[in-house]
Amino acid sequence: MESETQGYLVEEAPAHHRSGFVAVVGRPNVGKSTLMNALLGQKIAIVSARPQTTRNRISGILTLEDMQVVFIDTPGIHQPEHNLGRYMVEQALSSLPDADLVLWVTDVSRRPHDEDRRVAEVLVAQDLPVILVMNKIDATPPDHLLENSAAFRALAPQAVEDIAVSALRDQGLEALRDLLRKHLPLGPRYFPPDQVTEVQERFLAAELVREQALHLLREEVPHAIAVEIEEFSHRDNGVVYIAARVFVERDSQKGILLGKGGSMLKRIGSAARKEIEVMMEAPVYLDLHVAVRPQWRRNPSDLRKLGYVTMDA
Ligand SMILES: Nc1nc2c(ncn2[C@@H]2O[C@H](COP(=O)(O)OP(=O)(O)OP(=O)(O)O)[C@@H](O)[C@H]2O)c(=O)[nH]1
Ligand SMILES: [Mg+2]
Repeated sequence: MESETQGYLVEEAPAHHRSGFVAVVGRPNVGKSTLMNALLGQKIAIVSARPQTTRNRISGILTLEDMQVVFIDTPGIHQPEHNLGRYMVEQALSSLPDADLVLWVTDVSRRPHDEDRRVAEVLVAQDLPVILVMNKIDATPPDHLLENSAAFRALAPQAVEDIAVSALRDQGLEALRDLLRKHLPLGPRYFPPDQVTEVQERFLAAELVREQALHLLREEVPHAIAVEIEEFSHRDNGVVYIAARVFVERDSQKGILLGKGGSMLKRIGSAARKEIEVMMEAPVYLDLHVAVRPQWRRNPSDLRKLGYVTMDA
């Protein structure tokens, strides 16, 4: 049976169906995006070994027979050094008022960090059920697990549950889904069952380019990169044509991004194109250009143009 709800044509959910918005928060680099992708069984958010990979809120929708979970992956909560960082932290914090439940992700292979304490303070101030997810058990020596997990639990006395998982190795995720089922309220499906995210394909394409830049470039260069899609069109021959401008902050970074004879930009483009083709299920022609925009991470008008709109900008 189908019915019209809020403009969506949705299938009627079974009795006892649960649903809700689940904010995925934590300090940078603990595996929030990896965890969301693993719970969805599909890559939506980009992942890298560098802190501060995610810059926006990104939804991922998991539809099962008896529940629909709308995850909101968020940037890592940290001490910002520029307007982009402030925007990122704001994005993370703004996921909380609409959330039914919070997954607080930590890296249990390490002891709690000052940034974890900052997240703890933020969560204590909210009246929300929190599940403490201690990630990276695969990388945690057994004799550290007990001590580190006790230290994280002590930071989250209000947590309704805690669980150790490996998002990378798919350990503990079925048990985590069961905890979500236990703590989400009864409710309808908010989205059609085949919808996996609310973000646009052109945003994801820009993210996939940035992901390859994060993988292939070193030091500060990847953090100084922003990607703007200038054209995204479906050609008659079935090819998706995408033109994007890759911004850096300095001429020296432009040189590194281009590489010898443009070889680095070519590598980034070719790896990103393959990923975008998987997402689009179509051949993709990706045309990348490089431009310098000095200090764009500090400049409110640049941030606005690049889609990072801060409230105080
Ligand atoms: N060993 C191990 N590594 C993991 C696990 N989960 C994530 N990682 C790695 O941790 C790094 C950061 O992962 P992300 O998912 O980008 O982390 P994040 O919390 O989203 O980071 P930000 O977006 O920067 O806040 C990547 O190198 C991941 O491969 C895990 O369960 N085990
Ligand atoms: Mg992330």
